[in-house]
Amino acid sequence: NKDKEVSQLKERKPLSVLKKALENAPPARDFIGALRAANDRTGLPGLIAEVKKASPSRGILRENFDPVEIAKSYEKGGAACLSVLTDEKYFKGSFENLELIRKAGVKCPLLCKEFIVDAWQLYYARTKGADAVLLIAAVLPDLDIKYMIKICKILGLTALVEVHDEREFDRVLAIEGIELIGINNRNLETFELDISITKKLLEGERGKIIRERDIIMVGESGLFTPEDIAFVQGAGVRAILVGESIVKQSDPGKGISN
Ligand code: IGP
Repeated sequence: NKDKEVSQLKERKPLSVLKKALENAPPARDFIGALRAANDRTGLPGLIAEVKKASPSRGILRENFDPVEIAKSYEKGGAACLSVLTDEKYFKGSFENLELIRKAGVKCPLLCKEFIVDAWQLYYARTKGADAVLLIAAVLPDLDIKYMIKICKILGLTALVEVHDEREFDRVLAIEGIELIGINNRNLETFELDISITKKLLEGERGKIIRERDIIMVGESGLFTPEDIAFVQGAGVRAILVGESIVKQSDPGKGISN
């Protein structure tokens, strides 16, 4: 829908307006701290529970989709952090959902799940209540990642940098100041899922570097059973990002403990 894309560009508020709005905003919450605390407390990976209505590979995941209700249910169920899809085109999400969840008094730190390609979006996400953002190595040149990490630090945002293969992982490991890396078990082009990717990427030298630098690794996508979670934990992750398997439950918060 070309018209819509053009109008979205026109709707970009000037940075000066966003900066003004941020002057009075409360500070961002400690996303990594919440994951560490959950991991220390439970001995299990800290959970980032995803508010996800639909996906290109699975279609509609939940009919009566009430983002605030789902977010509150996740928090009650013990999620350390939440991820809120804001991408409209592929995931039927919205920035309004993110803002609604923040304004509803949810205390968990919030990840803005968006295809971020420029720094303006970081400011925008922050004005909508994001505490963290996703930076996908597959679509961002190294210099963009470096630059955006800098802006994130200025804004107090946590960057979750996502990789899917060895090449991307090595690129990201060469960038300074990265504290949180996600391994997406799903190939974003073919939608193919394989949780052994998490293990493969953390074996050997790369796993050693991660431990030395005390980087928190997040296992992302395709996690459904306690065995899946034990598998990625064994591979070295201290946090997990889960959408489909919990958002489909009639009571998403209860889904967390099952
Ligand atoms: C959640 P799942 O299989 O539990 O629903 O996956 C999350 O990992 C997935 O939504 C995701 C994603 C992304 C979506 C990971 N990285 C990048 C869009 C863009």
